[in-house]
Amino acid sequence: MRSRVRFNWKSNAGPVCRLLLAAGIAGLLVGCPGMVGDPDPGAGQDMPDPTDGGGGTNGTMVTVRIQGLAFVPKEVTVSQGQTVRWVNFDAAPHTTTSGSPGGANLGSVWRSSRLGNGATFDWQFNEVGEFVYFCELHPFIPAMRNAEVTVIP
Ligand SMILES: [Cu+2]
Repeated sequence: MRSRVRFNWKSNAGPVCRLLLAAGIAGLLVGCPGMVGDPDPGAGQDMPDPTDGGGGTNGTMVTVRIQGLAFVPKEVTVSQGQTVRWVNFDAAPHTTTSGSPGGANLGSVWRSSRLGNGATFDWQFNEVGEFVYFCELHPFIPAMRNAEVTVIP
């Protein structure tokens, strides 16, 4: 009895989920078991949860996604004392490095290590000002340089 019920449930749910995905409305999923919890492709590892999909403020933390060879959003404003968290959603590694490519200010405020997929880097901004930054691995890509964190009192 019990196994028969389970079999029916599986054989019904599987194709339905696949159809929904095929129709491109995965984002609207309500009842597909196992698919609701993790809508982010590439979020297989121990990812923090930028629930607002990028650039959101969550308490004292502001998240910047590194995705599609770009910082998203490219400019954020935080209050003094807040922390910015960069999360790499790309398969390619990236860095977040203060300053400009080849500039004397390169890495003078912060300089992450090479961030693989799913890796994060946090930096707390205790000084007011405007801080440009870039990715040391892709300085030739416009979306990966001249990004900016503005810190207001
Ligand atoms: Cu990069």
